Amino acid sequence: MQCSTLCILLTGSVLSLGVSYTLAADSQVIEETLVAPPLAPPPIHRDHPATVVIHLRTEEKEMPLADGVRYDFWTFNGTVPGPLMRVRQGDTVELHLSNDPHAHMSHNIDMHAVMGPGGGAAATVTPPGQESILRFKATKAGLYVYHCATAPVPMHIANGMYGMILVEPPEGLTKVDHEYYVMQGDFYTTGGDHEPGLQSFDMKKLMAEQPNYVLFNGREGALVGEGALHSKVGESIRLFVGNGGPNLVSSFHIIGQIFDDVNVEAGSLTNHEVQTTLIPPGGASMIKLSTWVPGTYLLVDHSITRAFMKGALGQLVVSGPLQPQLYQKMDQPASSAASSVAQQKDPMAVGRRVFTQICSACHQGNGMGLPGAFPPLAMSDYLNAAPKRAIGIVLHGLHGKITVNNTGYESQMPAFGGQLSDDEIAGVLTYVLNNFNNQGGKIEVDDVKRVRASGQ
Ligand code: HEC
Ligand SMILES: [Cu+2]
Repeated sequence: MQCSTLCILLTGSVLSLGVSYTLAADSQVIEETLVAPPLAPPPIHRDHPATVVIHLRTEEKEMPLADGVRYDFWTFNGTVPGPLMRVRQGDTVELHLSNDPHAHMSHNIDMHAVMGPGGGAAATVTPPGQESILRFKATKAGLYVYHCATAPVPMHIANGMYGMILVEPPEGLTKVDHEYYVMQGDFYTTGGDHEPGLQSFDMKKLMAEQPNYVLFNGREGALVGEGALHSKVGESIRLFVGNGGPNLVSSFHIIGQIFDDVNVEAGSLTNHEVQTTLIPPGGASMIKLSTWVPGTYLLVDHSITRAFMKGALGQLVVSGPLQPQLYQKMDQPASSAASSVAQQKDPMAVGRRVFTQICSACHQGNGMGLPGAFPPLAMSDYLNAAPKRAIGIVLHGLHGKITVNNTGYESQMPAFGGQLSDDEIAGVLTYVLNNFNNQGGKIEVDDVKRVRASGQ
């Protein structure tokens, strides 16, 4: 095979430079078990270096990019991003890169954890049906991006060929309750935004650096509903967040959270109490946060058009008891003017306030929702078919597959029964029914009381 020659040449030249270690296998050889994102392999509890054998396979694969939109991805191991690899500083990594026999072209890998020409790119050029092997020493701890570096490089990256490798320091990372793996990437399709069907790669949009999708984990809604990240009140999370690019810098933020620790650019500098961290293409950030208050939190690129229009939106669902000492919605202060007391009684005014403060976050201010994530309340056949059913939805949330205006949604709406009074729920549903081209109608406070009492 072509690579075995290249690899021998490469190892040979390293040795002749007189580097003090050799790339012979360590006495312990470990086969790494890879898992699909957003999962991360478990922490390493070894106190000595080993040789870690990792198998990656490049695969060209049609998968959904958004609801109803398909795309010919190029992948490592069939996922975007490719799996997170996890080794210990000082380990020797033996990477086997094989290319699907049905592939149309060669692929290779540039690993930012490698100290060597091209990060291993030249040594791993792998034609369809072949395998290359690269051995390298994981000399420096950190979280590193890997990506295909076959020309045209931006195209291979834009098609999904990136992932990350975590090199743990010998003492390991601090213990947390959950670890998740998220990578942002920008995508360029020939069709218009959310145009359904199989879309192909658009070189013009790539050149203009104007993606029509900016996504976490390669698919609009990948981290929404069923795919959401989870935690409980009082737990801690570590996020391995990377950016494949190829073009856009990410302003990574979680709405309603402050990061405890951020390893800036995934290096050894730790910053604290961070709201938003910048992640360049080909870079990463290691983020630790504590989840104190229950609710659904949105992961976004705070270049916010990308989050709400181009797909860079995920969910972190924190479950557990309410924490009123930390977070509580207060009723209107008693001192407020009489007119506002009168307004409070007007169901439509109450409804408008609740809608703007709560529902619009997901269903959008115009009630149109977001494709792939949040169904429309505007002209919703689902809502108009059974308006009273919506009482239970607002009280208890909604989870599972539903169809709204011929589009399927399989996502999760949180419960608002603990947060909203019966007047507010009656008000907001009446407001929605009489706006956004819905059929009209009224939900009475007594209707809400009945549903709440029935527990359904
Ligand atoms: C955090 C996001 C979020 C918020 C906030 C939210 N919803 Fe939803 N809502 C959803 C999701 C997601 C679904 C679909 C759930 C599924 O797929 O099973 C949904 C479904 C619905 C539906 C049924 C489907 C339809 O389009 O008719 C209604 C009605 C609804 N929501 C009303 C509301 C109202 C009223 C509020 C404000 C009190 C609200 N929602 C707040 C996310 C949200
Ligand atoms: Cu490639």
